[in-house]
Amino acid sequence: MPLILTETQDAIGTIVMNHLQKRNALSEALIGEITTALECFREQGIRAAVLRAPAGVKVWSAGHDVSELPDRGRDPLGWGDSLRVLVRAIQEFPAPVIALIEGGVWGGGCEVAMACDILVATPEATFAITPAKLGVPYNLGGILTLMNMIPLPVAKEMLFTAQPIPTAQALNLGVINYIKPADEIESFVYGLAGQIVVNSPLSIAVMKEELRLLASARTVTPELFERIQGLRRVVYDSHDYQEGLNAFREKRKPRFRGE
Ligand code: LCV
Repeated sequence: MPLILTETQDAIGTIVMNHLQKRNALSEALIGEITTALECFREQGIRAAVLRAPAGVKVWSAGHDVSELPDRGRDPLGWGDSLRVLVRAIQEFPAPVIALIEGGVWGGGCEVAMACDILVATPEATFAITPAKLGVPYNLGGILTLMNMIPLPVAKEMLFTAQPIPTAQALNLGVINYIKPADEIESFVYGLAGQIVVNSPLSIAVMKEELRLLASARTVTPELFERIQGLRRVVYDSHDYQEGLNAFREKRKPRFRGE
């Protein structure tokens, strides 16, 4: 059974994440279907895409599929990790991707939402960034996405507490573009998409890529990169990383020892 539903109409493509029994956990299978759909949209010349879950969900995405994270000793968020593949696919898609958000957005789901170009959420939506809850060493690209989207003190609060923040705070921070009630959000999002698709797709594609390249332009020396990777390795080699995974799998609270 497909894990997504797709639809195209008037140069607008829609992807509905529909793996509800796993709360749209971003498994390799789900991500594969989303990236394939984006490829099809690209071939069809789609000029705006909408990424959503079914109307009325309590969870937009539960984040990375924890059952697919590697045991300790291997970087859980390396270049080839499926979550990283999805974030890049959205950022490199040549047309704007609008995140229509209802329900909770957890962990890597926040990064997927923030990889989108425009975010519209219902008042009940929440955003939680959770590596600390699992004992995961967030990766450079993910941290950079957060640094580009969220003022540092708030990014630190979200990373260190792993607690959800409400849509109202996300709007105040500029993390999302609009808050719309559940019974208006769909028509609003497709109205926004309608304003986009009548404009020059070439101009928009180039400006989107310019913004991506400039937003990720950082001076990262080999020493800096190696130091960060070394720090991250201490975490994914640690007891605590394994404990975070085991606790999730055993549905219990983790007991972190700081080693
Ligand atoms: C696999 C899941 C998941 C899931 N993976 O429903 O950002 S990082 O670095 O942390 C990154 C590594 C990351 O994104 O990690 C994942 C972070 N996500 C979370 O911490 C959220 C974990 N999920 C939850 O807290 C709850 O599932 C929520 C609040 C999302 C929904 O709660 P609800 O009571 O509605 P269940 O917890 O009963 O989940 C339903 C099924 O989905 C699975 C979960 O194990 C359960 O499977 P079973 O029915 O087989 O028991 N599930 C949920 N999230 N991220 N599987």
